[in-house]
This record gives sequence, structure tokens and C-alpha cells, in this order.
Amino acid sequence: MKMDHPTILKVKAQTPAAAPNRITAQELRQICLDCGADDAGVVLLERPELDTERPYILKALPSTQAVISFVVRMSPEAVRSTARSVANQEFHAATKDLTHIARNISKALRELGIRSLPTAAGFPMEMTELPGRSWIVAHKVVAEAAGMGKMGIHRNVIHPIFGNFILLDSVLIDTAPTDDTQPIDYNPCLECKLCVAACPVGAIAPDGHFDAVACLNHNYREFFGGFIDWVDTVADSKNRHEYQNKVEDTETASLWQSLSFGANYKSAYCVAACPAGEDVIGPFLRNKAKFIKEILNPLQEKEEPIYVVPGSDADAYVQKRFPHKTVRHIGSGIRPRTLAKFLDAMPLGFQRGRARGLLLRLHFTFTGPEPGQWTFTIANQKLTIERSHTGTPDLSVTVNSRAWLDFVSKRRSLPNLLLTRALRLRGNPKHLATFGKCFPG
Ligand code: B12
Ligand code: SF4
Repeated sequence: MKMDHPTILKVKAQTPAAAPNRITAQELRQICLDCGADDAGVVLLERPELDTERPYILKALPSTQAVISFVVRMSPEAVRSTARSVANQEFHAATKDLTHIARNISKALRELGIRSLPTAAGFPMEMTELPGRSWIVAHKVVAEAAGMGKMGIHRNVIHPIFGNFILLDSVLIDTAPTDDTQPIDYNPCLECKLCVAACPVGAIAPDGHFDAVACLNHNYREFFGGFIDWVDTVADSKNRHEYQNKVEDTETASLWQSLSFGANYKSAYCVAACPAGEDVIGPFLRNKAKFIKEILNPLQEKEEPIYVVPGSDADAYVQKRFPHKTVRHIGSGIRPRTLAKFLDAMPLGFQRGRARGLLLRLHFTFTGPEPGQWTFTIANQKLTIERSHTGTPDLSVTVNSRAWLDFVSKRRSLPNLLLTRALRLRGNPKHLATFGKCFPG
């Protein structure tokens, strides 16, 4: 390297700038508000609330010292509209605002000598990580730590004033402020359970259990997994008539709209129904019955397609709770390509409704590219995964890990695996079918 390069000479000739005075949390907040945020806080990276996020944050910006969390308000009226095109417009506009504001915060900080990384509010994400963690920073975790609100029973952050009509973003900064902001000391969630009643696929249980895959399959029908499944449907159709028997013209048009103008969410009814937050709660407090009639019931009564994997808890739920909605059976489009990703995704795909009354222990011995011994136990509607063989199994399965992934992604059938001896069973084979029913799709 030439040390007499013009850039090196110029930079060396500059007198180093005096170290900037350390910025306060209040000054950082004001920068965010000036850039268009509706509220903001900051959390030092060393805080324990960021333990789960720290490795990902440092991978994204190794010099990170603190994380700014900021929020943008959405219009409750738009999000509550039964016309989902209106709600989607609001979600997309707010997401664009977040991106724009994050860039402006970053620019303002650069002028103060602070380096920063604005992270994506939602998409784009790291699709190579699917079906695992494809996002860089979990904004909800940072937002809670920064005092922007708390997650309600529906797992969205509820701001004490704006309610859950907010979207979140985070900016990583390489300078530790003199102080930081703290979590609020109560949860704005009223536990009214209107979100439970609104969700068309039963993703939110009254006890706080959240079926992320049910939400993903329906609400995100026109996003990544749903899109993969749609491509499969096109590829598997012999001609346009067969395709039209599987996909209505309105669904094809909706997909075109998603590809052209931004992917459409199918529900977000949990957000729509939420009455919490000082600025939002008025109508609910004045007349609960009227609120339910005007906000919740129209969403529940709406006739619309609901996307569920056959045999899932969501499939049973929608048929029982919302018989006037049209059940559309789909594939999840999620196909892990490594055993490690498959194992990570198992708890997400586990359907506790299907596991009611089951007591089952399976030993798996994987051979081939990802060898290992695992125990899967289903008891009390819970799945436990252990990285060795424990207890006495009801069934022992020995299988090549590559062949197993081909089987779960429907590339190879069970008889094929048994005939080629890629899979061997010791014990009653019906236990494998019973186990599989807890992971439909
Ligand atoms: C993954 C994700 C989802 C997943 C999982 C939802 C969830 N509860 O985590 C799905 C696809 C289901 C989803 C749905 C929605 N999301 Co979302 N989502 C995210 C994302 C990318 C990360 C979420 C996260 O922090 N997870 C970690 C922990 C903190 O969340 P958790 O609830 O404790 O744990 C669950 C997940 O981790 C999940 N999980 C773990 N690994 C994986 C892998 C995959 C592939 C999936 C699907 C889930 C999953 O399993 C856990 C238990 O259910 C963030 C954007 C971001 N970068 O932060 C937006 C975000 C959380 N989503 C948001 C919104 C608005 C929605 C929707 C309303 C979309 C819509 N417009 O219709 C729905 C609401 C569903 C609901 N009731 O939660 C907002 C929430 C705003 C707020 N006020 O809190 C965020 C923050 C985006 C943003 N920039 O504002 N989302
Ligand atoms: S976004 Fe829709 S599908 Fe997902 S939890 Fe909320 S209401 Fe249910």
C-alpha cells in the first residue's frame, strides 16, 4: 500500500476533532422526534434485557454501544377498517416512514460524530436464514427495554398512550449516552381478550400461548412461505383449469397486487381490536358493547378466505368458531434444508391442540451428514426436545438426516424410505404417524 496516496496524506494532515461531549438520552430522543418519530428511548447495550439480541446486534455493527428504539403511530381507524386494502396501506405507509426516519436519525447523528446503523423495520429480511431468525434486531425487545410500552397478550407492544397502533424500529449507535431510558412500570394491556376473539385462526390463546405458524400461514399468505406454496401450486397444475380449481381468480389478483404494491396482510385483527392506550381507550370505556359491535363484530362477521394447513389447530378452530368464513387448505411453504433448522423450527410447528391427551416418547438416531441422537417427548400438550437418548421410548427411529429432510418436505414418501432402508423403526410404527399429526404441514 502506498502511504503517499492523496487520501492518506489529506486525512493525516487533518487535526483530530475534539472528542464530542457525551450525548444524553434526552438529546437523542429529541433528535428522533425532530426526524419525525412519535416517541423514542435508548438502551445501553450492556443492559440484561438485551442479552438475547446482543450477539446479533454486534454482528450487525461490532462497535455498537447503545440502541435507540423509536415508534411511529398508525391510524386506528385505518387499521380497524374491514377493507384490508385500507389497513395495508396504513401498515405500508408507516413502515416507509420508519425507514425514512431511521435514515434521517442516522444522518443527524453522523453530523455529531456518532456512527450508527439503521436496521430494517420489517422487510427486507435475511431470507437465507428461513425458517429461523431472519430479522437483525427484535424491535419489541428493544422497545420494551427503552420504555416504549409492553407486549400485550397478543404479543404486540402496546404504547401507554398510542396503544398498539404503532410500528417499531431500532438504530444501533457506536457511542454510549450518559444515561438511558427505563421500561414502563405497568403493562398497558387490559387483558380484555378482544384480540383472542378477533383472530380468525385462533393464534392467540387466552393463556398467552401464541401459535406463530398459524398467524404466518394466514396473515402472511402472500409473503415468503405462502409465495413458495403458490409457486408449488402453479408448478403442480397440469393446465390453467386445474390451477383455477385450486386458486380463485381473486386470489391470483390479490397476489399480483402484493407483488406490485407491497405484500398484503390478511388480518392483523388482533391489533385492530385492541382498545388499550390512553389516546385510544375512550370509546371502549364509554360503551364496551358498542365498541364490540362496531369494531370487533364486523371483523368476525367478514366473509373471507382463511388460510390454514389441513389438520392444524387453526383448521379445527376456524371451522368451529367462524363457519361463515371459507377455509382454504394450503401448504406452509416452509422447508428446512438442514436438520439443525428443522429442529429449531419444531417448537414453532408443534400443535398443542393435536397433542391433547398424548404421552409419547420417540428416540431418533440421525445418520448421514448431520448425525446425532435426540429424544422428543410429548406430554401435557408440551413438546420437549433433548440432545441425547433419555428414558424408555415408545418408538426408536434410525434415519439418514438428508432422507428425513426429503421426507418432511414431501420429496420422498415413508414407504420409499422404509424400502430403501434409509429409515428403520423399532417399536409400533403407528407412533410415528401420531407424532407427525402434531406437526401438520
Ligand atoms: C417474526 C415476526 C413476526 C412473526 C412472529 C410474531 C411474533 N409474535 O413474534 C409473525 C409472522 C407471526 C408476525 C406477525 C405479525 N407481526 Co410481526 N414481526 C416479526 C419480527 C420480524 C420479529 C419478531 C420478534 O421480535 N420475535 C422475537 C420475540 C421477541 O417475539 P416473541 O413474540 O416473544 O416470540 C415469538 C417469535 O420469536 C416466534 N418465532 C421465533 N422464531 C421464528 C421464526 C419464524 C419464521 C416465525 C414466523 C416466528 C418465529 O416464536 C415466538 C413465540 O411465538 C418483527 C420485526 C423485528 N425485526 O423485530 C415484526 C413485528 C413484531 N411485527 C409486527 C406486526 C405489526 C405484526 C402483525 C400485526 C403484522 C400485520 N401487519 O398484520 C402480525 C401480528 C401477530 C402477533 N399477534 O404477534 C410489529 C409489531 C409492532 C408492535 N406494536 O409490537 C413488528 C415489531 C414490526 C415493526 N417494525 O413494527 N410477525
Ligand atoms: S395478525 Fe391475524 S392471524 Fe396473526 S395473530 Fe393477529 S389476528 Fe391472528
